[in-house]
Amino acid sequence: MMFNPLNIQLLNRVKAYHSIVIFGHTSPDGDCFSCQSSLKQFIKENFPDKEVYVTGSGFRKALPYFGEMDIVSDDIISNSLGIVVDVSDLERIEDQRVVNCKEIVKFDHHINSDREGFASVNIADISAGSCAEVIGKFILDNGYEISKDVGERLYLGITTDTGRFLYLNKDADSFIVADKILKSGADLKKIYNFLYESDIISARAKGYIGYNFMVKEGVAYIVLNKEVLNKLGIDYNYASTMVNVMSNLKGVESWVSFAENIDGEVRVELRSSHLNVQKVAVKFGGGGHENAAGCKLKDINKYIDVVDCLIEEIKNV
Ligand SMILES: [Mn+2]
Repeated sequence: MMFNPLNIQLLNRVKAYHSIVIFGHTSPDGDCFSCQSSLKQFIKENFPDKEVYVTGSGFRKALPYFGEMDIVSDDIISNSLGIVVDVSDLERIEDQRVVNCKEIVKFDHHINSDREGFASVNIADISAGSCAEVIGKFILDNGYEISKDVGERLYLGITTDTGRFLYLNKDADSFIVADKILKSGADLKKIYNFLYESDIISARAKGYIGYNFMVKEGVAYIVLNKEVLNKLGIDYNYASTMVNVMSNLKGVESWVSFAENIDGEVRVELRSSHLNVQKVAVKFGGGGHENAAGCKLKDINKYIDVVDCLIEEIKNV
């Protein structure tokens, strides 16, 4: 594991403030909440005099186990250090009051992180499979051990963002941090149980996607308009987590879901095993990673533009 001197710089910023608020991205996922919750736990354990808060909506499944989100007043925010996790741009931070913090620092693993330059220290490790891994390395680089409570929270992000160690870059750090987590006595079974517990509604929705997706020239896609989502009893964010129903199909290079919200805006999730889908997401104003990216459309009837753009990308490789 490479030592990163920015880790010490960032810890010094934490030490300098009495009050700290941790911010994540819109539609927070397991990794985002994992980073918020583990950092809060780490600070509480090692700097018990500090006030530390997590703001935003959190990751629903994990909240009963790792703690609810905090209600943070404007006053607190304007007197705090803001720590931003798992997001590259200011615009995608869920609680936009972040701009009122006294100072902002950031942990991330996305490409082109902090183009606006709002963070005084930005640790953006694009080789990391999860932002939780970046925070694990921050803890270790600063000479702390990962406790059981911090470890379980970190593992949530590592396992969800890497698809249980399926989507890894070339470095071995995910395993090194996971090794320390295991040695902390973390109960991984508990995490898997709440993550993979399924319900009847989601089984039926997955069945619908599996039965109705279309394939055009190597691109599998499902269009879920609001009427369909209403019938299935799920919202567009939840539907967007089901894109991998179409994964690993022979002859399919990329798979995409289009899910429409009540106001007609469409959340698009793009996946692939080799193709660079981030390039396509960026063309439509989104972003993400090479094999997992997202964007939005104003009109569900425009879905074919994204599909055609992916087909173009397949032809160009
Ligand atoms: Mn992430």
